[in-house]
Amino acid sequence: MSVLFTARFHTTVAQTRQLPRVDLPEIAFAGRSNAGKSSAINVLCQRRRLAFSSRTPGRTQALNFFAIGPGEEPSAFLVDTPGYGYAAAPQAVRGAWDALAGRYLGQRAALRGVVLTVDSRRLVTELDRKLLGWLAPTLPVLVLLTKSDKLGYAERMAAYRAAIAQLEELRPGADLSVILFSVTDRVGLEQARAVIEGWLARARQGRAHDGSGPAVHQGRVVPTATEEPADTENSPADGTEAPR
Ligand SMILES: Nc1nc2c(ncn2[C@@H]2O[C@H](COP(=O)(O)OP(=O)(O)OP(=O)(O)O)[C@@H](O)[C@H]2O)c(=O)[nH]1
Ligand SMILES: [Mg+2]
Repeated sequence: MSVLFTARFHTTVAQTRQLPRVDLPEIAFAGRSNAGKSSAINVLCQRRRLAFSSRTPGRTQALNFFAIGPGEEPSAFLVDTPGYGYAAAPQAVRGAWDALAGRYLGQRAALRGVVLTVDSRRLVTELDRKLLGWLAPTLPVLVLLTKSDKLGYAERMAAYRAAIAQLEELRPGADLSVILFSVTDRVGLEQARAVIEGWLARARQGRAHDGSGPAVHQGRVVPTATEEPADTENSPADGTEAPR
């Protein structure tokens, strides 16, 4: 049985100061609005309505934390993040995305991996590129090519090859996995679970060797949840513009 099947709702975070202060590994689901983040969480965790999925883009506006691990105490969190690139989003919503999801994805020390949902019919878009540019360079990324049920076999294979070429160019030498994925056809579930479980296992080993001390993430010291980053304006990692 996958540890992901133990997932349960933990908390909703609307502002960075509400982020959990416990030192547990976190795995974030990020991607364009409507790309299938919430649906992917549900199917990977075998829970029908754990994360809210919706036909209406922009449904998820806060960070939703789901605890995983046997027993009462969580051993890690899956985090559903609001989508970006929702065309009708007003400027205020875009600013809110930068301040919350952008900052979280760019700076959270507890992050051990990011699952990026990419619609297999659109491939990696400009906003996905920006997001990838924000993430710590050594953070592992799992790209789910979602809604692959909407493509025929040949198109699916072409999308897979094209996405790999795009991503290798964007994150050369990085820890990157690409999986054709479909919630409706239940494609790619086992592979995706295996990658995420691998990250969690690695995080556990890391903890066994770690002493206390500052939060060190892949060799970089980054702010913890209790610290406010020095630059709060639109610059999660390197000053580039926000995806949204
Ligand atoms: N055919 C098909 N539809 C899917 C698949 N995954 C998600 N969808 C549909 O796509 C729509 C958006 O899915 P969500 O999971 O809500 O997308 P999201 O990325 O969480 O969206 P936001 O929270 O707005 O950023 C819903 O209507 C889902 O049912 C898939 O694999 N195949
Ligand atoms: Mg969602």
